[in-house]
Amino acid sequence: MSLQNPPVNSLSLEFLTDICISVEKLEMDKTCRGLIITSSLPKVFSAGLDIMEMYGKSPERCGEFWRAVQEMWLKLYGSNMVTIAAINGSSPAGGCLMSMTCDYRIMADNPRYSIGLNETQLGIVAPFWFKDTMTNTVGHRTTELSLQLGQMYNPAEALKIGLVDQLVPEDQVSHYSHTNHDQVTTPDRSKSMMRKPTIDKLTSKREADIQNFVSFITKDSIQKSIGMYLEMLKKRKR
Ligand code: CO8
Repeated sequence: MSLQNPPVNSLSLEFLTDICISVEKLEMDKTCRGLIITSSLPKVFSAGLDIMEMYGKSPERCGEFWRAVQEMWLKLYGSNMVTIAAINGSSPAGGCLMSMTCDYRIMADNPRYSIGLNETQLGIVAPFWFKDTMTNTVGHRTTELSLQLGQMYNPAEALKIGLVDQLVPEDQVSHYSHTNHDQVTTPDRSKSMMRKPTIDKLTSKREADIQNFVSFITKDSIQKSIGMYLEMLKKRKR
């Protein structure tokens, strides 16, 4: 599955819906042995959630958006397929989350790329299931530090903390993803055993999590923080 939502593969409501439909189709296709997620855009795997979906939107729309974010995570983290993230560019926040839902992460060894949960830098707090997914990937202490600082990691740092499993030359990300994928044919039951408690936690608190998101994101102070972050993104370009 090659992500293509220019300019930066940000996860809008529409794009998330497309991703969920694609994953669902693959999941039902008996001939499909697994899934490699990559980006067809240069330099960026995914810029994470579309910030414009969280800025100046009605509570109803925010709720709809958040349900789609949850759905993407539930589908990918609970997938019966073998999943590999072929991270061929930067992958902040929701992009990092998406890659962490996969069984294995291969990243392009380019020091200009970075990956991590940087929500704190936007003045927002990563939800509990973002935190849980990271804890399951890199452990409690690293997650604690990482979330408090909104830390982004270059590929070498990401490999060191176990946020990615393998670094490869940029032009060989696809090759290595397919090679690794061929070594595993179907996920054994240990995958669902390891992930079920984390998935059940969100499933049982799904509606409350949507309400929390909507009341948090629509607060004036949070809208102000997001507005300032957007300004900073634009200024950085000039
Ligand atoms: N959403 C919307 N637009 C974006 C996003 C985004 N996530 N990221 C970048 N853009 C826009 C930029 O503003 C720019 O727009 P324009 O052309 O109109 O000025 C355009 O995309 C291109 O961006 P760049 O020029 O910055 O592209 P680069 O190739 O130089 O850099 C990066 C790509 C590294 C991805 C860079 O754009 C970047 O760092 N973006 C910000 C990523 C980010 O901070 N994402 C966090 C999103 S929040 C999230 O995923 C989880 C939120 C959880 C909420 C919980 C609440 C309770």
